[in-house]
Amino acid sequence: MATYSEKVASLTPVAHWRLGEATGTNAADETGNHDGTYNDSPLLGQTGLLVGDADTAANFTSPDYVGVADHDDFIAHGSGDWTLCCWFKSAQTIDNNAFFIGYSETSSPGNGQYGFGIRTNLAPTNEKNRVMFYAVGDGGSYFQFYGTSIIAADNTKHFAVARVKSGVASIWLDGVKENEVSSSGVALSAPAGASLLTLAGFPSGGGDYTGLLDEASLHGSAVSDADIADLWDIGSNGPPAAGYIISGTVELDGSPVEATLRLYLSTTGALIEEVDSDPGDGSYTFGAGVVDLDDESEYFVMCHYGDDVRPLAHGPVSPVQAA
Ligand SMILES: [Ca+2]
Repeated sequence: MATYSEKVASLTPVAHWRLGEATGTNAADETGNHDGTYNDSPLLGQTGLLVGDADTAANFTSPDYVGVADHDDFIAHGSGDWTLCCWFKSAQTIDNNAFFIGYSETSSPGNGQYGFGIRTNLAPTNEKNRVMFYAVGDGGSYFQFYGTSIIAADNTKHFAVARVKSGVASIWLDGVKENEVSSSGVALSAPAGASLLTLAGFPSGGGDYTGLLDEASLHGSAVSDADIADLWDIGSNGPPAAGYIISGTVELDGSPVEATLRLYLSTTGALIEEVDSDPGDGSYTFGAGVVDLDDESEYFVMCHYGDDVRPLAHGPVSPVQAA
């Protein structure tokens, strides 16, 4: 079982801002390396966008944003892989590019900048109100492209990912890849001047995002297709169920024995899964990823040893006397 936060941690992010603070100006990075600062008082403690996760989100209205002090690992350096992820619920109505995550020099953005957000309403119809991803590399080389779904200002929840993997840049929305372009020839170097990473805004100003933003993460690697799907699944359905766990050793006259443990659904008596108790192994998990134990009375476990059948309680039951 992994929560969203644990799943992101398993992907070794450069930074993961949960945006779950209730008060204050510090926007904590789960890695402990890149805490940011809330500027201009976004509304904190708003209902988060992850299902089954009490961690909250922040609601931004121009000119609110989060600023994160520059660091060498905010840029991939060269044409290496990297990924940006976030959840959002847009109320964007202004005629302005609106960035979830931006990185550039604060005075005059040039080489070594990138932006990930929503394209302005004033853009051509095949661009406007779509997820946008761009990066500017050495010598002014760049890529800039858009997703396919219209992001309406209707407070619909979305999960967006921008990824560079093996020379291909892609945009994902709600777990599905919407578009991709070649990023070969776009080699990134650190900006020349003082730089900043921003959430819900852009370092040089403008680009303010309006709406809820949640769980922004930056990875110095390509998050795999499967992991993007997992993040979407965990965030939109809740963490996978832990399963039903029995701990204890099945014993006969003080000696561990191999019995068969069967998990049933209480309402119908249907067998969900069975496992053999391996003598010496004191913990058994049934139905991991399937069984939701919000209500343990929905399930029961029987221990079968020869002709002997008896119920087992959920939790630690050591030792279990088989017969
Ligand atoms: Ca959060």
